[in-house]
Amino acid sequence: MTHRIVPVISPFGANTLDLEKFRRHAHALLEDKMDFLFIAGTTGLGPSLTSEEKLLMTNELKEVSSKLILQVGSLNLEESVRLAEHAKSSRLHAIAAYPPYFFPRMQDDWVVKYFTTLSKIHPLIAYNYPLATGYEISPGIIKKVNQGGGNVIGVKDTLPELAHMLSFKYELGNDFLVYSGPDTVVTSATRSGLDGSVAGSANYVPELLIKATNIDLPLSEALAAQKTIATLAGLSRKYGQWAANYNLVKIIRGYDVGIPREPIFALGKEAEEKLTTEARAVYTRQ
Ligand code: FW2
Repeated sequence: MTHRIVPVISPFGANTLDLEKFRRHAHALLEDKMDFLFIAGTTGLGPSLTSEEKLLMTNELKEVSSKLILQVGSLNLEESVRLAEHAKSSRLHAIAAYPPYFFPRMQDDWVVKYFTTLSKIHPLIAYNYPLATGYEISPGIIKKVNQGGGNVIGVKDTLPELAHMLSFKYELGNDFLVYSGPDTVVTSATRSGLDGSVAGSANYVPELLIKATNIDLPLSEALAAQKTIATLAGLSRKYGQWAANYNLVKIIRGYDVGIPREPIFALGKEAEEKLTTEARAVYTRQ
């Protein structure tokens, strides 16, 4: 079973969360057959959301709570614990957590304690994106957490190397869920026996994520979808992906998901027009 997971965009307008736009986008993605929505990830600007906003977002989607994964990681463990308890009582599918970030030289045993505390509350997917967090989660850390009574059920691994993702399977066993993070390797990840992907590009091309990760399709068709995803994700990066993702939803899917929260600054008019022309030359939704 391949899981297609969307780290869903958090729509803002004038620095305020727009829950109506969030709700509409979330439901549209589920209608487009995404398996889970990942709230407050990097694409969702998680580190700039308050705990209160994270609660509001999950409450807004109460009727699909079993489809939600809430990223609860923060630099305040007490707040993360509260969010994990909320996830448990709201019966969310799982929680996720990035490690404590920003502080250089985090001690491994602190990280083990952090993940043990959170995963004892609700099943947890470890969020490994060292470029963003400054800390690399190893299979050994997760082993220690689970040996200490924690319940880390999987990892979302955003490192370019497939070998790194596979090392979690090799060391933690086949039942341990490994989701690829980079938009550029979703086809190879599923064809290597991983469990699916958490792909920012699924906000704007969920239909391509399905194709690219469909192991029943001829490889050439899956790779064609992968290539388009990679090209669009590349365009997004060129214009500043944490902001350009919002534009790409509008350009490709045709509805408004608001703007990011500053200091992620919305694209100016000129950049928006250029991105529109370039994206349309690559892909138009049928
Ligand atoms: C997130 C993700 C997805 C990222 C990747 C960004 O939280 O946004 O790993 O798609 O390019 O997990």
